[in-house]
Parts: sequence; structure tokens; C-alpha cells
Amino acid sequence: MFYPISNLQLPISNFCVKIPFVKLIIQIPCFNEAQTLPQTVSDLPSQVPGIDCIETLIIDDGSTDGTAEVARSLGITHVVQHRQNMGLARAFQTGLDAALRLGADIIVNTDADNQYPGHYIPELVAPVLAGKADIVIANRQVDNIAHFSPFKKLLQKLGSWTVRTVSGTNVPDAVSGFRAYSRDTALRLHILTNFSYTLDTIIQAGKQGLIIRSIAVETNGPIRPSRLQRSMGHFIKAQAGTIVRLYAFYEPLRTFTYIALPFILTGLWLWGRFFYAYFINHANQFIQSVTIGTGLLLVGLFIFLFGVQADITSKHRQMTQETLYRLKKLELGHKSEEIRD
Ligand SMILES: Nc1nc2c(ncn2[C@@H]2O[C@H](COP(=O)(O)OP(=O)(O)O)[C@@H](O)[C@H]2O)c(=O)[nH]1
Ligand SMILES: [Mg+2]
Repeated sequence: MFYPISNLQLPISNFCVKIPFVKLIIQIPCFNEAQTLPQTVSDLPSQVPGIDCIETLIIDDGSTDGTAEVARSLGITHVVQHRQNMGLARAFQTGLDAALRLGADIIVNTDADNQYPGHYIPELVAPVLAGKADIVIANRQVDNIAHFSPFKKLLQKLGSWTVRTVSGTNVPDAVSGFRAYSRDTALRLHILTNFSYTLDTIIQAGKQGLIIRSIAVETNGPIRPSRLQRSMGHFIKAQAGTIVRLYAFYEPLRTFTYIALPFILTGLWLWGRFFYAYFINHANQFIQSVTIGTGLLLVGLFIFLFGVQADITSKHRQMTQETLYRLKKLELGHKSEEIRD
């Protein structure tokens, strides 16, 4: 059994049995979505060109409104549950692990609030099916979304820009959760941040040389307030925190060097001032500059050394990531669960 946590329930039912086949699993992370789930599910396509079998997977993240029961009554193929709320990032990873174990060739993730029209799913999976992309991301075209304020649009664009810079990719809408992933990509992703798995996955994909494509979509209007962005203050704090962390995490040497630079430059300038005065006047002017300059240089040096240390650690993380990928591939790569059923 491959599961990151022990309290999952995975009912084995309604499996597809046609072999060989291409299986698409549509996963929907849910936190108290009993009201909106029926509308979302009714909008999902029953057929997708190139796909032999479509299954649905609900990750119920400790809902208290009977989301899991609603999901079962709607005929959702698989329902996995966290016994308590663990957040979207964990739920997404639980979904990926379950979908891999259930033999998915392609995994589509969508929201439970019917934000993303299901009729785009064939277009979303097509580049993955054709082997032209590892991840396809729906571009919500944030500029055209009427209910987003100009400030929210700006912040979303800032998030996307940061991700493009760090990941070396060209994703126009990095925060969009409506995406298709190939099986191999799902094996490679290991979510490490709590808040924004959407940004984390793009950076991991970019660093591993995976191909990301985007398709333009139009989203449905809101049918309930956002769960993830509870208020503008919360959104700014979370977005800013995520961007700083992603930089420190994936570009540690660059980040710490930038932080160290003001200290080093000011220290050098103070030292320069002292030596200039010393050689010109031969007098002991600016002694304080030497003391303060030395202090600043030392602080800068220590910060830089943190960066070197973090850089070494990040190389270890890359190796761990590769090891995990190979391990998961050995464990899940051959869809053995599927064939046995
Ligand atoms: N598993 C899990 N899902 C969540 C949580 N918060 C929100 N979601 C789900 O994540 C998806 C996106 O949430 P939503 O409120 O639509 O965010 P927005 O589209 O960014 O406004 C929905 O399917 C939610 O049910 C959470 O704490 N845990
Ligand atoms: Mg949504």
C-alpha cells in the first residue's frame, strides 16, 4: 500500500477492466462541498476522445457536511477521506497517490465549486495523450474575470511571474488548479509547501525539465465564496509568504546572495572610505567606519554562507526526489493494481 498517511479509506469498486486501455481519473479535492459537488459532477464529460475509461476520485478532506455521502450517491468511482482537514496541498498529494495506485494514465484535477467547465477536459488531456506535454494548465485569462478586483488580478499575475522566473517555464496562469498530468509526472511530483501546491508543482516540473502547456478557458462565475482566499489580507499574506519560501527553497544561493549584498556593499564602502582618507591624509579618520564596516561584512558573509549551505541541502533534496520517483515507479509504475482487478 502506498499512502502517506494511515487514515485513508479506499473502497474498491466500479473499476474499469478493459485491457489495454487509457484510463483518465478526474480528481476533485473537496472540503465541505456537498452543496456544489452535484453541479460539478454533472458537468463532467462521460466520453473523451482517446480515453477508454473515465473514473472520478473525490478527496474528502475532513468535511463535516456529508460530502463523502453525497459523492457516493452521485456514483463517484472512488472516495478517499482524511479524517480531519489537512489542507488542499495534502489532499492533492493524496489524490495523486490514489490515482496512481488505481492505474490512472492521465489525472485531471478540478475544483468542486464548478469553477471550471467540464467540457474543456478533452482539450486539456489532448496534449498529454499525444505525448506533447507532461502537464497542461487551464489559463483562466485572469484579465477577463469580471468578479476579480484589479488588485487581486495584479497579485495573481505577480504570483505567475514569480513562478515563471523561478521555474524557467512560460506558464501564463500559475495559480490555476484545473490541470491534466501524465502518469509519469504524477510519479515525479512531491508536494512540499502547505499553501500553494499549484505554484510548487510548476516549479518542480520546470526544474525537472517537464513540458508544460496551457490552454485558454473561460471559467464559470462564483457560486460560493473562495475557500482558499478567505480575505484579501489572508490572500496577500499567503501569496507573499509562498513566493518568499519558493525562492528560498528552490533558488537558495541566489536568494541569500541578494540578501547579503546590501551588507557586503555597505561594509566595503565604509572600509573604502577609511582607506581613502588614510592614504590621502595619513590621518586616523573614520575609525568607526572600520568597526561598523567589519561588522557589516561579517553579517553579509554569514548570510552568504547560509545560502551555500542551503544550496548543498537543495542538491540533497533533488537526489531524494529522484529516489522517491524511482521507488514510486517500482511500486506503482506498472499499474499492477489495475491488472489484478
Ligand atoms: N482538500 C481540501 N480542499 C480544499 C480546502 N480548501 C479548499 N479546498 C478545495 O479546493 C478547491 C479550490 O477551492 P476554492 O475555494 O474553489 O479556491 P479558489 O478556486 O482558489 O477560489 C475546491 O474544490 C475546494 O473544495 C481544504 O482545506 N482541503
Ligand atoms: Mg474554485
